[in-house]
Amino acid sequence: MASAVEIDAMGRALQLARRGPRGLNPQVGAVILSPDGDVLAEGFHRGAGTPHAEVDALSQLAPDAARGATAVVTLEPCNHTGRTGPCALALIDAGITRVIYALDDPTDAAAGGADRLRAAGVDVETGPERDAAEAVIHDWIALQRTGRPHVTVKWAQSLDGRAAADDGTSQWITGPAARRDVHDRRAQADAIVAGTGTVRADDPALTARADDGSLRDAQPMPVIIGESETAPDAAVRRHPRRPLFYATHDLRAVLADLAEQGVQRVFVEGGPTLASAFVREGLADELLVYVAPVLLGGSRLALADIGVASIAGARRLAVASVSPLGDDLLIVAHPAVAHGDTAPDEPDTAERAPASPTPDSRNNRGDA
Ligand code: AOF
Ligand code: ZN
Repeated sequence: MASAVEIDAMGRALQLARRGPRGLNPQVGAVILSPDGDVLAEGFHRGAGTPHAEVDALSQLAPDAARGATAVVTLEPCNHTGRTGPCALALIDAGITRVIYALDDPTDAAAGGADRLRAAGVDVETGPERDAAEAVIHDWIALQRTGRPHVTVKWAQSLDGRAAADDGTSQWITGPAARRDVHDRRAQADAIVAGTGTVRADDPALTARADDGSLRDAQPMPVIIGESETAPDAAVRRHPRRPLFYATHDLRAVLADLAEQGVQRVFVEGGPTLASAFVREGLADELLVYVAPVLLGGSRLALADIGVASIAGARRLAVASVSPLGDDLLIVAHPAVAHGDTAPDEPDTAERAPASPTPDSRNNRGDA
């Protein structure tokens, strides 16, 4: 059983983990406790290529200072040599005699640290604060499972399902509360994705902004998908982060490439063509539909062809929530789980395995 002091230390390790950046590697924190329960050192992982949390903590101690000590870590100490050496070995070599960690490492490559520690006679315990630790790196864990980032597809529509009036004007279908909610959610994504057609038609900034229009601290990376050129003076080129351009229609390849850059969560902003493509290909994990009490009629539908030829092929959804936002409604929905399917959170890996990235198709003109 973990002691109260050890559980406290795990809480601290979780705080430390959150200081690390989201990216290719998980956010991990570590605390080294003396046999009396005093904190000897703290560490966290600062991103791929830098020391792991355990090694970061040990590096602050004199060579023999960790003999007989306990390491409290948010993730199972790794057992592999990747960009850095195995933490399980570093802990053994430092003379650590007890290890408490919250979550098993979900990767085949790095798992096995607990076994290696036990084989070396270290007392290993797992489990305290598992849910909290899972919450910190939920998106990273999902990416290990699916091989691609989590995808949210968002659109705003009239009550009759239109995304614009017939002349193409679409600002503003929804009201300020809905727009604020969009900016809140943009700020939680690692990348914000739009099609070249939308960039040309609407000239979106693709930034996450506060009510007064100022930039928020967290800015998702802007990603533009499609084959038409983006103007040299397009607003997205003034984004605080360098935009990535993919001149391709291969969404799986784009997602695989984004995953390799540490993007765990993408927010697809539009427009209807790109949203339809993500839905058609079964790549939309979450739909955010902002519905305004207005009628537009006409031909500018919120979604175009999603590959449904007849009602038997309809994309059934499960509604997670319906929330009023000012005069508008936000409906959050996920693909429904059909009998025999895996849950949306656990996509069938064979079906959803990403295509290999196609760097040639990435036409990065973001420095223009
Ligand atoms: C740990 N402690 O702080 C982290 C771990 O390429 P590398 O060497 O950086 O290894 C990356 C893998 O190590 C990563 O995919 C995950 O399985 C594990 N991360 N493990 O013991 C840490 N960040
Ligand atoms: Zn490690």
